[in-house]
Amino acid sequence: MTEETIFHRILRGEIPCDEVYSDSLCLAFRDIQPAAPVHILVIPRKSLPSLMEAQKEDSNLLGHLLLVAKKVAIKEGLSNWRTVINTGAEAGQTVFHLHIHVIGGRTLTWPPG
Ligand code: DGP
Repeated sequence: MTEETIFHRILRGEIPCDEVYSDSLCLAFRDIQPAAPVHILVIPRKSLPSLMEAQKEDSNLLGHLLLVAKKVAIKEGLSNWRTVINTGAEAGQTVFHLHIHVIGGRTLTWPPG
């Protein structure tokens, strides 16, 4: 049993989100605290606290999430973008439901802080 997070409530429709894509495996919606003009989160419907808990059986799901990240980036008109998965609090993870950030719409610097 994984901890309930705000993303579980978004998945159940209890909290509204600005949805950009949805299918049987995942949901994509705009980040409430955008770090760039385009900032979308792609989250699995399956409860996985972070990439750390992902297993071999999740291979297809993880690949699907990346392809959805590409799909939403293209839908937003991006040709350059960054995908980020924060894993663990010290890496900046604040919501413990696996999510891919899709960030773009401005020049992005490297390395991130
Ligand atoms: P991370 O720090 O990697 O765990 O990213 C979590 C992101 O989730 C953060 O950028 C803010 C976003 N977020 C948190 N709560 C909500 C919410 O209720 N709605 C939306 N749309 N985004 C949220």
